[in-house]
Amino acid sequence: MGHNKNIPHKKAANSISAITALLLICLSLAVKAQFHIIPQPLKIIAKKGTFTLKNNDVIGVDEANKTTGIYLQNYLAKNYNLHLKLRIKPTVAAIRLLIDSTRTNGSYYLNITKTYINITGNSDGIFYGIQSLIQLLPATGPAPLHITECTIADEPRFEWRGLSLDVSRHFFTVDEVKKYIDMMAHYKLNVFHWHLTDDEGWRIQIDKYPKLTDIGSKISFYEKQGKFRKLDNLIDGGRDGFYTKDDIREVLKYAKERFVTVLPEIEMPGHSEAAIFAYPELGCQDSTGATHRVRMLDPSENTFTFMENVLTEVIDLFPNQYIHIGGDEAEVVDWLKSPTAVALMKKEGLTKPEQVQSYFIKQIEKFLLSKNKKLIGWDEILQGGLAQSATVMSWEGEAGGIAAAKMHHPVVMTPLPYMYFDAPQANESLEPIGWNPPVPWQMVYNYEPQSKQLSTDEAKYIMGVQGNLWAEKVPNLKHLEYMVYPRALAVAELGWSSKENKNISRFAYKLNQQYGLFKLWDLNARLPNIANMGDVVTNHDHYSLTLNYPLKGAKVRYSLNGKAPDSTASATSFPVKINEALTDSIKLFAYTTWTFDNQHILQREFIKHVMVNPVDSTGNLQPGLSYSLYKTKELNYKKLDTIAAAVTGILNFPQAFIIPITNTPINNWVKVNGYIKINDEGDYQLTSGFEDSPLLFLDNVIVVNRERNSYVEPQKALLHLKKGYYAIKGYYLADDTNSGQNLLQLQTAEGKVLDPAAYLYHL
Ligand code: TNX
Repeated sequence: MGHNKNIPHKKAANSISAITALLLICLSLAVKAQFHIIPQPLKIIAKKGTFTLKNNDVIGVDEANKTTGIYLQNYLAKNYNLHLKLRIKPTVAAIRLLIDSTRTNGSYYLNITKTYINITGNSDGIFYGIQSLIQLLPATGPAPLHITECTIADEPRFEWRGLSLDVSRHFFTVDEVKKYIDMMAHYKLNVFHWHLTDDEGWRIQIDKYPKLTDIGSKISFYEKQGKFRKLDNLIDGGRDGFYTKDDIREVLKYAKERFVTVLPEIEMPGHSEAAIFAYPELGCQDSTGATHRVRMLDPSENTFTFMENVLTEVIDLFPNQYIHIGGDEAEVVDWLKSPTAVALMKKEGLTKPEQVQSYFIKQIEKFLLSKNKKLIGWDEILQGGLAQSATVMSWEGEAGGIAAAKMHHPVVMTPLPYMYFDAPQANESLEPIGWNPPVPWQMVYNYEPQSKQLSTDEAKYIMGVQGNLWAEKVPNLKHLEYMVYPRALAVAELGWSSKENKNISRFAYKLNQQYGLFKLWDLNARLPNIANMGDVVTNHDHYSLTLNYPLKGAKVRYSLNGKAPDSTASATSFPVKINEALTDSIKLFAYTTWTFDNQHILQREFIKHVMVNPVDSTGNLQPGLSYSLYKTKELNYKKLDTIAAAVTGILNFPQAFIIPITNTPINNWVKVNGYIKINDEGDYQLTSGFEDSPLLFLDNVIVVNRERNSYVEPQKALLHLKKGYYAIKGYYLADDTNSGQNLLQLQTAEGKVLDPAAYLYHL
């Protein structure tokens, strides 16, 4: 009775809260609709009015930030054919850029009222305020432009927000480099790491050593002549070229106007094949007389003199305080055959070739310090002893960066796999060729630069983050943009926005809003996916799905016959309603294009038809799943039955199925066993929250496949389940990636997530 009495109240309360929730959603959507700034600013206060920007309006500046005023003037003219006047300290101005030297670096305050726009900050802050303003302008114009009234108070989280470009494997022209920098600046990225030398090409003019560019920049040409080894790691024959000193000055000026620091990288002692091809005496000599590919510099007096001369010219050009000296993937064992290196080891009392690398780097460090420059290098420079003043770029995962931060060295986090933009962004078989397994933007976004393994004090040595672009498989600008965008926007938000402001669903929404700008800027960013596609395991006799796309005007070609459609298939507009009788498995392929460029996105979905049945009888069931933990190097889950479990027990929610993680080279394999109890016959959806998917069986049928990265290939089981118990078993690796996630989630067709404590049992 008491229950009944409460029902009407509950209902009323529920509907009120539902209305409030709806209102809140509408409100936040309205706010969202206008403000999709990436990276997320610290604070935005939205207001109701609008400001209108029109021809002949005045931009008022101080003499000191005139260049930034001109930048804005040019931007509006180029993108909107909107022509503003620039005035020094005018009495009346539509937009005022005001220096406020009390502000910290990069921070700004943007105030948009009905009658004026003010941006205050240091000169870099004003520039960033302009970038936020640019993102508030309607992407399609036309002028006059209406801008929503608001105030934004903003500042960066990290001082280093980088993006690299490898111009050695494929050369990119000055104009292409400028566009790269221009796009970076739009997202408040501020370090352009220019990978100027490598095995496949030397790209910077050095007056003292003309052969570096006469020969070392023409590797592709010499390969075709049969005079250089086969460039078999490049997607094509490569692209030759180099920058003159004037070219570099032009890029530096362009970058400076966009508050981007240019970090030059001169690789040593490895990755130096192009330099060695130009000046063979620099190469590591082999006392055995063997001829093989020489990428290592010999640690000779001649080499050090060469490097000091090269670096002197580099330092004369680049005002940046840092010089990147590479240091990665040095084949130090080559030195064991080099008479020079062996003699050096003897003289210096070095026992391992890694110590020669350390010696090499320390020599260069000494030289850089004498020139008032700081050394930065890839994490291998830790091997054999880190130079005292070195900054470390952590690329082979986070370990090097963590070690360096613990030693109180500054660190830039740029770890594999998250920050490697030469990896494909979706299923490898559907994307252009890349290195390594796929890295979708979600993986980039979920990365946290300040590892939990660092104390608050140590974490302060993390200067920031950087995305890397290696160009072995990137032959031209269009493809470069495809690989870097939109992932670079995730780096921008990681690097700039406060940790509290990190929100992946808001970011996903904002990302889709950027495509208008991408179009305006002619930026060939990879198109988004059709959101709700992913592999399905189902026992239904019918399959229906609506394909929706976040960009207006997109077209899709699709097939259900297992064959991938191409540009010749007939196209339809979104949304697409698919409704198929299901007796066997089917394969859905989608080929999506958008109004801009001739890029297409291929997606695939397997709909696997299965049968699952409840068990006939069970014994005396207890709550929770039983688990066994195996500590083994074994990678094949099938072998687990032959190994003794290290620990066994019961997994009860809210334990979230995570066994305490120890980071050892041994795998922590977990096997779970039990039953799912279904009280009401109906349709259910079963998914796993793990990033590294587990392998899950229901009634011995695979419902979640372990071979999948859930960001790349989402999967779900859509099952009609009867009242009763279904046997469930599963296998997963307990590692950091999955920590904090749920092994499985069961929800009703209406989307109600069920409490695992109420449906998981074991014998
Ligand atoms: C490793 S990352 C390299 C590059 C390659 C890249 C390919 C790093 C410091 N070295 O030389 O281009 O892998 O992903």
